[in-house]
Amino acid sequence: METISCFRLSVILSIALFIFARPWYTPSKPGLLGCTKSTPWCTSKNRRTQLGSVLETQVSQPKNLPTDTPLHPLDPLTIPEIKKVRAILSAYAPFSWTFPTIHSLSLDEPDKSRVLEWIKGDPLPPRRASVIALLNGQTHVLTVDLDLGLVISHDNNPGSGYPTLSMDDISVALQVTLSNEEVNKSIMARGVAYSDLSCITPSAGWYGPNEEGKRIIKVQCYSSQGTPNFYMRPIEGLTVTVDIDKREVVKISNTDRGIPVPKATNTDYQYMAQDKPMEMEPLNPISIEQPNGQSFRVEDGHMVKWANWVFHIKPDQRAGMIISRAMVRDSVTGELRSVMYKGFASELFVPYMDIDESWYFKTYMDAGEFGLGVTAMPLVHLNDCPRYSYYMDGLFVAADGKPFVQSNMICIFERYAGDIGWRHSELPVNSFEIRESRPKVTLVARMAASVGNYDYIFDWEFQTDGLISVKVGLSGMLMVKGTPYENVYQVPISKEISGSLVSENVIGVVHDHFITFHIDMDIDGPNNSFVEVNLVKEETLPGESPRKSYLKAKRHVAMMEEDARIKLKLYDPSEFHLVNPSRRSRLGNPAGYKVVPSGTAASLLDLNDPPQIRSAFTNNQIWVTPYNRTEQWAGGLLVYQSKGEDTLAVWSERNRPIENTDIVLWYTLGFHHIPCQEDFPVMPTVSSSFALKPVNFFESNPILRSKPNFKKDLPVCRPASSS
Ligand SMILES: *[C@@H]1O[C@H](CO)[C@@H](O)[C@H](O)[C@H]1NC(C)=O
Ligand SMILES: *[C@@H]1O[C@H](CO)[C@@H](O)[C@H](O)[C@H]1NC(C)=O
Ligand SMILES: *[C@@H]1O[C@H](CO)[C@@H](O)[C@H](O)[C@H]1NC(C)=O
Ligand SMILES: [Cu+2]
Repeated sequence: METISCFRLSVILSIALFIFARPWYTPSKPGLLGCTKSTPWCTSKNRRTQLGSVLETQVSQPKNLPTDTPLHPLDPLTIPEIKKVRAILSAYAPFSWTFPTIHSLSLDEPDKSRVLEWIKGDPLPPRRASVIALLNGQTHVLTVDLDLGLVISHDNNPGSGYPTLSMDDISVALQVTLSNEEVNKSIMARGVAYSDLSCITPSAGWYGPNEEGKRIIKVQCYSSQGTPNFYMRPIEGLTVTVDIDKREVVKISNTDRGIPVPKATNTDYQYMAQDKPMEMEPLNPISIEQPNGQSFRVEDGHMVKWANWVFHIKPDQRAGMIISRAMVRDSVTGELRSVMYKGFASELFVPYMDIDESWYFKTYMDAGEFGLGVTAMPLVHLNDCPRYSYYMDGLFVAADGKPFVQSNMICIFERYAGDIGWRHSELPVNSFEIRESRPKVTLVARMAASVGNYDYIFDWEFQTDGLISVKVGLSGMLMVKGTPYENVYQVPISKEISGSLVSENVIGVVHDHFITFHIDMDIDGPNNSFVEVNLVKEETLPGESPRKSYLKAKRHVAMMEEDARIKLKLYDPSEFHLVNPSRRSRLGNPAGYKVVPSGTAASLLDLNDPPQIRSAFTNNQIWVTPYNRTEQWAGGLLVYQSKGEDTLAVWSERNRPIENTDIVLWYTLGFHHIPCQEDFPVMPTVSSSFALKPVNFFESNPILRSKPNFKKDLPVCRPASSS
């Protein structure tokens, strides 16, 4: 009994399990708070009188109701399709005795050539599902053809790793731990009541042969007594290793028994729990207004059309959010031009820098081990996403092969943050005066994954000038370590702690975050080249110039994969261009995009450290590989406990030609995180982004003819105290 209630409190990840059954969150209808031009809007009286009239139809957004019919070759599997796959698998001979547990079941995307030649109205290419299942400890990777009703390919144990954990795996790990008598005793000895227990399930990484041949997971517990933020109250040093398939505890490590469980004081971060006044003068309500509704449309469930952009977007259980077929309209010819075939977060790597028994294994690969889509909870309307957002549900598959809905996991909205698109004004020294400026409005597709304690906010932002910005924000809770010390003065000089004291008895352990993106650019077609434009210092000859030195841009076209393994260098800088050599501008420049790096923290771990071998895709910030439809996941298809034999680094070692052919760019956003007190009890968001920026793609500034704001077009919203 106790165990059950304790589960509910504890398992952050397993919340996703219940979403299907209890969709507890529905956003309020955007139309309710709508505002017309020059109309007071802040009183509830006004809101009500406007409701139901023009406004609601004008502004309110239909939700993306999952349809039963896919309309685009890249559309995710529908509910009937998932059911059909399940039926096909049930009838499949190897599974006729026992249905396997499903760890991944999603669309097997058709070949790129089929997708590229498809136009709306054509029949869809054959619908196929890619399935990763486990049965008796064996991994099965299958392709199911829905039209034929057959399994058309079947691989057994194709790698050293295991598939992404299912929610059932996590429940099993917790159940096994909490029903273990020795664990019970150890927890009692720490003075934590069972009813106050909250446990998490860190992945085990891979640390040598004695961890092979079985799926293992770690379990660590916290006290949630007096706080929902149990993450700040670790029971330090108690780590249980569980064999998931055998459902047994294989090891209990119980060290650091003297370390107290940190207090609950000041750990609750919820608005309702704050009993002190705000630390500053409060801000007035703020929101942007779009009196004529938003400017984007979502067609056929997944096609987004906005300004000069068109793209396909879909939720994905592992990657979170996938953007495909991104195309931009040419500012001169009106032609819809291909920019990116597919972009998504391929893998994360989050190593913690503490080698204690309870910490060394914390070297997460969140996409492949846990999944970014399945951990993306419903977004919070008006706070995660502004008014006038469009919400999209994910349709995923549980361990039993049945579909479930991950509601409101993506939002799409237009952003106006008061920024400037372009401007110029003239000094009044000439006879004429110019004050010319354009507001910058962008389109954002957002998702936020809560992988246990951490929150990763993913934004794909599209600009009318052709730039795409890919941003990751980090928030949520630190993974902290208990310590006997209450302040830094108590730490003996001979002892070093593995991070910073962020509260009494709480260390925020130093760690890194690396998010590696798969960016399949197809600039005006699949055949592109990667060009490094290196800035080199040139020195003048004596007497040649009053100057001693200047910079020159030197272009090198990468011929092979090894030419495109890039480590960023501050004092030997380069730009990194992707160009289509056969598509030239009026002036003969190849149409291109450059990747603009940022978030440039690099992994400093030893290349032979097991976690770094598994996450060798972080050995460089940029890689370019030739397109290969099976090379999607930078850490490998089967990441859990993998030894790293299927990573981007291994693929790149083949050193294939990459010039003027279909290529994929990989970019890693990196963060070093040395925690500080402000990160307690919940971290203010830290973000970084990289951009994909047009370079000689357009003939000239593509937003020259964009419209300025005029006062008459804009709504005036003010408190209606006078009405
Ligand atoms: C833990 O141990 C205590 C004392 O032996 C016992 O009363 C309690 O039922 C146990 N709880 C569980 C969940 O095993
Ligand atoms: C595609 O990638 C897979 C996995 O890396 C590899 O086995 C296969 O040989 C590659 N195909 C080609 C044509 O390079
Ligand atoms: C792209 O290049 C390949 C050779 O790498 C060639 O076979 C193919 O025809 C080219 N495709 C296009 C669309 O130009
Ligand atoms: Cu961090």
